[in-house]
Amino acid sequence: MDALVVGAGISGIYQLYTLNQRGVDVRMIEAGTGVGGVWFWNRYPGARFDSESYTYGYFFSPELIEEWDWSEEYAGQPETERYLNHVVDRFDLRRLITFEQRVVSAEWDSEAERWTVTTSSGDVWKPRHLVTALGILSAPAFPSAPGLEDFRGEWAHTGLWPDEGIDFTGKKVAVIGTGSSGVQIVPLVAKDAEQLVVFQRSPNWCTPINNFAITPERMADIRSRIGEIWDATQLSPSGSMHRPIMESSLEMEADQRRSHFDRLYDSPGLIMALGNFRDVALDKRANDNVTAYIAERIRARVHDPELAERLIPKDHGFGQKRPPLENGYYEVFNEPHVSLVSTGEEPIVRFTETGIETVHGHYDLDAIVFATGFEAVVGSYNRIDIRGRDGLALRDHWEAGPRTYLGLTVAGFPNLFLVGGPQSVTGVIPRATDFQADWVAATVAGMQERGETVVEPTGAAEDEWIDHVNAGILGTMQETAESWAFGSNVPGRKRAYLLYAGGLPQYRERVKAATDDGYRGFKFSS
Ligand code: NA7
Repeated sequence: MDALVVGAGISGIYQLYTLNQRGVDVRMIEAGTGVGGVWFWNRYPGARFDSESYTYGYFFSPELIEEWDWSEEYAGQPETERYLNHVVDRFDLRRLITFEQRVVSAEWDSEAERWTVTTSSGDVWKPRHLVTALGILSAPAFPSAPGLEDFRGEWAHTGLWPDEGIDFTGKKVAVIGTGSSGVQIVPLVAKDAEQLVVFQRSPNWCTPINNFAITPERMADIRSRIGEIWDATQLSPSGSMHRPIMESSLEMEADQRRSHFDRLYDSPGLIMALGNFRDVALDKRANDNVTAYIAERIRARVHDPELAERLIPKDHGFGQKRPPLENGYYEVFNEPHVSLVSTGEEPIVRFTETGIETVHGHYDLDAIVFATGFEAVVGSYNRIDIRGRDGLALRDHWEAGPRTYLGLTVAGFPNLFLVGGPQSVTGVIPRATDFQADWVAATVAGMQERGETVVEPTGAAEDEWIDHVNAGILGTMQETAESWAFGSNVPGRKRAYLLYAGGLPQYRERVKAATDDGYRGFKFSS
């Protein structure tokens, strides 16, 4: 085959479609038993979009837009999984996918000018081009405390949720982690459990999702404006419908600023983060105004003032970490059967047969939910033994942080394409990766037309891209934060920015400029 796509998530599926459309002989392999990627594995209760459903879904097919009705502004995981299955069947892609193929190694064979890809089942694939669509949040991370193998109750990571689910009814449950996943699952566990203990390492600046059902009239209206919606996503730095407010919030009267914050807090979705004043991301004083506002809203929702303070972040400003969206999260802590353990004051010592032991005592548990996040962006690459020219290991090449050219290719790794990899994505992931998938398909198809067999970026082009990526984060509030975007949640990982802070319009412009300039920074050979 000409190309092998790894990963049947939202980015990989579109990559498969677009390569196939261009007449490239392409196959896909996927570790899971079904398609969906993040929306296949994260089937925990409460998992849902934080982006407007119709801005996250595909735009490439007018027929698809015509026939698919989203039921909610922020669709839940089951609906998104159904959608992605529908797309795969609608465009007859399933025949190109082999499931239960987890890649363990991929080695460049310079003689054959092909990759040798080996999977855990022992299958070997030999594509000319290897396209990785591994997902930025797909390598689950667990606490380092020992003893989990001793625990006799049920446990699961939100990112590896069992198909059969977990029934929390009448059980004593712990949820560890209070990022987006923890904040989504906690209210639903609280509903069923007899007791719930939430283990919080650091609180987050959560704001309400304000989700609502999409009526047939609204869906018709969305369809009629789909061109406009697409244009908005293309102009937005985050690929969403939201754009920052460019006027200075600091020069505004306090009550005028406050009414802006009231509007943002009570509006649906991530608008507090993506549609806030631009200076909130750049100036600590502007950021402090937002955090003071959200803290006040949290205090109004949590009855116990001491508990409210523990739920208010003190270590980071708004947007320095990805802010979760919640639905009744804070109110849960008013219920008598729910308690909060701050692991900073009360670290987990070990898991035991019957629960969790902390420095202060033991929590008897029937079930533990790990909402402890992921080895973001590079984690899914580091779990595969990827070797380029002369046996160079990608892990070694990326030892001090990821190295890519345009976030799409890596020097020393011919014919390896990254879709949704490091140094290229931000915001609404499919809006970043559909452009990348089109670029990969055009590049591979173009090579075939010209009879070229190998493409690779130069080391100098890679250096330049890394400088550009790092310059984009300088001087922003995010720069100083310890978050998964820098790999800070993984012990021992060297701090390096993993995403792209320059905004998607600039990203696309840069890739287009290099491509139009005769694929500047690339070497092609036949
Ligand atoms: P996140 O956002 O990385 O959240 C993981 C959470 O787990 C976060 O609160 C962590 O605290 C916490 N954590 C991690 N390890 C531990 C240990 N050992 N003990 C206690 N708590 C721990 O992952 P999510 O799955 O929630 O969300 C991922 C993305 O999905 C999110 O950004 C959105 O883009 C959608 P920390 O803050 O690191 O101190």
